[in-house]
Amino acid sequence: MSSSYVEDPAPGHGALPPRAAFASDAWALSLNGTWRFLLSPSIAAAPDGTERDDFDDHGWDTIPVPSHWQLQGHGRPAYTNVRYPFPVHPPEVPSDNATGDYRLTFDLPADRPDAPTVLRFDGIDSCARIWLNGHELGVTKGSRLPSEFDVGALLRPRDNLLAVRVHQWSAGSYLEDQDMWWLSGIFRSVTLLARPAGGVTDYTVHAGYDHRTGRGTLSVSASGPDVRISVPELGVTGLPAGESAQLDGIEPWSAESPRLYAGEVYTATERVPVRVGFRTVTIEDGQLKVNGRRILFRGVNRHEHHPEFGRALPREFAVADIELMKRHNINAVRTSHYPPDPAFLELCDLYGLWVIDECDLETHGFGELDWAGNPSDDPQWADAYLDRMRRMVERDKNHPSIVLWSLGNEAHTGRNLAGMAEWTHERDPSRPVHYEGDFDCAYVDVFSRMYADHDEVDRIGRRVDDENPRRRELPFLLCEFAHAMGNGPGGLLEYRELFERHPRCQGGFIWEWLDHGIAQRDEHGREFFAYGGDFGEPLHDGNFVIDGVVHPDRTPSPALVEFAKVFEPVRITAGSGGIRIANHYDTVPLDGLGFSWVLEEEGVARAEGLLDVGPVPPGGSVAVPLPPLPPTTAESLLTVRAVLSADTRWAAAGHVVAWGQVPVTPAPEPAAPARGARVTATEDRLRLGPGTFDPGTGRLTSLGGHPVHGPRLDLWRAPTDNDRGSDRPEEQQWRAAGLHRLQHRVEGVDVREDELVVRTRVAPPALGFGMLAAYHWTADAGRLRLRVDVEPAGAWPCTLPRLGLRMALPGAFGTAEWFGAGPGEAYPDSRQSARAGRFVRTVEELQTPYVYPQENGNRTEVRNLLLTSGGGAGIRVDGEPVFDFTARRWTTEELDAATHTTDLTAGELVHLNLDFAQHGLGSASCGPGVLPPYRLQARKASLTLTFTPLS
Ligand code: IPT
Repeated sequence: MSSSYVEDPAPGHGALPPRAAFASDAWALSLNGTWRFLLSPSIAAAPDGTERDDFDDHGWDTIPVPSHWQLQGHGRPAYTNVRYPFPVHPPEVPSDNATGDYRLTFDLPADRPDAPTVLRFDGIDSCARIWLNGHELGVTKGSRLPSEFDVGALLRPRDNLLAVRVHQWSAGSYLEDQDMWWLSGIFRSVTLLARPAGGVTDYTVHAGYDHRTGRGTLSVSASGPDVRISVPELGVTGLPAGESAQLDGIEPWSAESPRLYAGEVYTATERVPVRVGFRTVTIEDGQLKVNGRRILFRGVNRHEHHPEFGRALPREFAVADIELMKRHNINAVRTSHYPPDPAFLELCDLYGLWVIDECDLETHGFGELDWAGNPSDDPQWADAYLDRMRRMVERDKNHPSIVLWSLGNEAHTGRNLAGMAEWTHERDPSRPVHYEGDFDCAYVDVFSRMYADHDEVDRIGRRVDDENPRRRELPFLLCEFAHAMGNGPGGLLEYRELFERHPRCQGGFIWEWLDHGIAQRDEHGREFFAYGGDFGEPLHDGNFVIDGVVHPDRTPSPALVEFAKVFEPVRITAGSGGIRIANHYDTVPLDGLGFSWVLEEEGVARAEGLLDVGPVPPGGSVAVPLPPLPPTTAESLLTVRAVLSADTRWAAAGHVVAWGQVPVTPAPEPAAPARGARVTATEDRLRLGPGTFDPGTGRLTSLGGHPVHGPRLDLWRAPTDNDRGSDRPEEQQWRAAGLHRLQHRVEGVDVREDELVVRTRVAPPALGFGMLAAYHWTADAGRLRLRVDVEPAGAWPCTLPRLGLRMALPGAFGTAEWFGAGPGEAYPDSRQSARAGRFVRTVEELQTPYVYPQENGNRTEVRNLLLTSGGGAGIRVDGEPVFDFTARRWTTEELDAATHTTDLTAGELVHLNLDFAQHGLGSASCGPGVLPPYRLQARKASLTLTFTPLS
């Protein structure tokens, strides 16, 4: 049998015209479930005759539908970002083209109406040929797009045989080079749907809103006979297709207030429940507006992924994603880089998210060939491009949440893209078209960039240096920014400031929602998340697929917590005489929120209450006086929280939407420093207060009887993905400078009467520069005080990962309690989400389990820290005034060497870093590096700490 369709650049054939996705009261039967399955290594090796009733599939395996075969024990996943994993010679694909044959036998229930019936596939990756009862229905391509086939005449009451032959590679693969796992198979639902004669074949609900009059305009257009719409709540009954109703007093739909009106689109023979959201999207004054108001995208790029199921994402995880997004102040989603499962868009309507619906299109790998042969400008692919756009727009057109259509991602530019845009403008004038690759903005309606640095966004915001008159006037968005790979991004706050400074800069979409790790177990049965290369792929892009704000198991990473804080819709700050509360929602007042306050003295609650904040319109702010507060003597802060007053669909009453802190009582002058104890020397040790020192090295060896490896200068951190990124990776410079293998030369251990001074020169082998570090120890009976003075010697060639001290403590001291910023990790350019307070975490809980292990877990602005065993033995460290700390059960070197979380095993010590400062994070793994104020330079510095043994 010919398989020429596989390499045909044309779209599939045999399917019905695309139409809206909807569920009606017509009969439907899900064909999801267990199917028969056989994977062959090539088309040539696949058996003939699988479509025939008499074909014997007893030797076959079974497979769940929907799923990806590589995640069901057949073949292996493979990850590449930009590069095609096969030779680029379009439209040819490898002969070793894994081919999965699926067979399902099913009976029809007796209650099935005698009506025309269609068979619907919501997604097959990447190309399938389909037969029912021996008759070929056709071929489908466009993995993340639906196709429907007319099957009415072919069905029989019993023993229907559905045979589907799926090829991993096809001409369509050239159009599906998204940065994600290559995963194949029938991965979305399969459904049999009755299409009653005279039913609703397709419809478009138009529900506009005029913000000047508060009036909505409702109409439905449809091709079938006598289609009508009713929305009882609005008094609309039986409005015929083609007529429109003007409706006063409409509550418009927005991401912040997703008001939907329940209704029905119907004919005499079919009823479709619909949810109507009224909103109008316009571009006016160079701004994208919804219902007359500028909106700000605090968005995220979302791939569909699950660590076990890949893109065959069960609905509950779509719900989980949206709830997590809403709880973290995300208001927009770009469906990178393909239309999601249709259920996701329904949820966006319901929960409220602005959506950029993106077509299933990316040809990024042609970039490796300088775009030679790129399908985007090659007429033989024109139909395939248009087919994809039509199938998306027709499927999704009734979702109020969708405010922009996107042609795809990273497909360079060309006539076929322009053709998609033209068709879309014609088909749906109500939504602007987005595509980042149209850099000249010749056929799109918004100017979009990815990973532009802060300076460029500022220039775009100011409309300078742009010779392109059309582009200069368009609204601007970052369809991707703030690459969240590993630890980072840093610099979110500075992006927000630009979005607020420049009206045309309407926000962006963080890259990306989820780490696409795949759950695996090591030889000891411990779970870890795999990334590119872990399945033996000859060509792969490693952990570049691990770049989300949530970990693969959907636990939020610190980046999501930081995003939630930076982009919170209410801003609470200290204002003259009290508290300033600003409403940063785009469309709603603060009615749904209550404000609570708590006064904490050194992190311990002293008083609390509720704050009366009058009405604040969107964009407005009010000053609220401080509540009456009891006196405090130690450092005290007032924390004000904006919380949900009532349960919402996405969070319970009391959920914290925003918070701010107002300093009330400053830290008092520190107590008299530890001093006065004398240094005594025996043959093999020095004693000072509670400390014992090695006389040769001058290192502290015990504190109050607890054995310790005393503090020494440390400049190294396990590089982050962002340290590794860019043209001049910081990591490379740091390693070249030998910062990971410093040597400590003791220049003198100077015993004075009541002070021990240890002078060292800390420097890399083979190089001439270094750092002079002098440790000045004093003590009283119970405490040791250390002042470390550091001073660069010679010319330092690079920044420093960190500047601080490293020591080690008994492993029993496994609980940290600190007064400082927390509870989560924080770095100089990613620390908005850390608030001052008192926090307790075990050393295990202090770790952020980045899928690719790297520097993590730093706590900042720490005034004091207790590291203790359950029984209370331990040490206390006080800063003058503050320090950063990191505590782990492994060394920085072990963290640096690890490539998977299971490489890290707890040793016998707690390794403690006490830092003056760390280098920022930036987002150089794909985007700008660390902004100048957060770059850590070798410099003269002093850090003073007091150590107190606890027993
Ligand atoms: C950009 C891609 O659009 C996105 O899919 C992802 O690969 C991201 O990079 C990095 O994770 S394209 C890049 C060349 C800027």
